[in-house]
Amino acid sequence: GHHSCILWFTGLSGSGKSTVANAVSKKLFDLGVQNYVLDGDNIRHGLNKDLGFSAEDRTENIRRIGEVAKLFVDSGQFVLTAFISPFAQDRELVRHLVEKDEFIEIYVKCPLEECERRDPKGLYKKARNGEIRNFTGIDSPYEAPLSPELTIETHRHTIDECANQVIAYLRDRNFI
Ligand code: GGZ
Repeated sequence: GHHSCILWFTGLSGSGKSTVANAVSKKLFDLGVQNYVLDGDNIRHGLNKDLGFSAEDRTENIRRIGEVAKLFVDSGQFVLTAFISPFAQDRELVRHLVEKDEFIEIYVKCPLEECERRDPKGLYKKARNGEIRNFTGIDSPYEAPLSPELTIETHRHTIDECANQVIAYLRDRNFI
């Protein structure tokens, strides 16, 4: 059997959180492991559409996502979350919602310059122009994890290598 957990990806916009989470999701599916990815598309456009990007709203965003993630673990399913989750304290709150080993914090590490170069949605450009305010990494803080369970470096490794690193972690600890 499998032991479900929360795979909590955190990192800057454009760092590759959703891309790696979706690659891990597919690998888990191919291994017969039930799992689901929570991201901006299915959470910020639905459950959390009343929330913006003030510090208070980001905290509430992460709190609700944590509660939903906990429900997935309770139901025996793996859940992968891909949100900036910039505040260490908010991530720690989620960590304590589940059993000790069931929260796996994955720091998707990528230099700001590289995220800004990728700028898939043109949001960094808008943030630099002042068209968007409170943008993470520009005029809103990102608190990098101090002791994440895993750090993956998307500017040094391919998406497939990063995803395999996560799968290896889960294998080594007998989650799968
Ligand atoms: C950061 C913003 C902002 C601001 C809109 N700051 O690259 P994206 O587009 O797809 O990912 C970003 C996403 C961040 O939402 P999260 O729910 O992950 O943020 S948090 O965990 O901090 O609550 C970006 C877009 O939304 N976006 N405005 N001001 N990202």
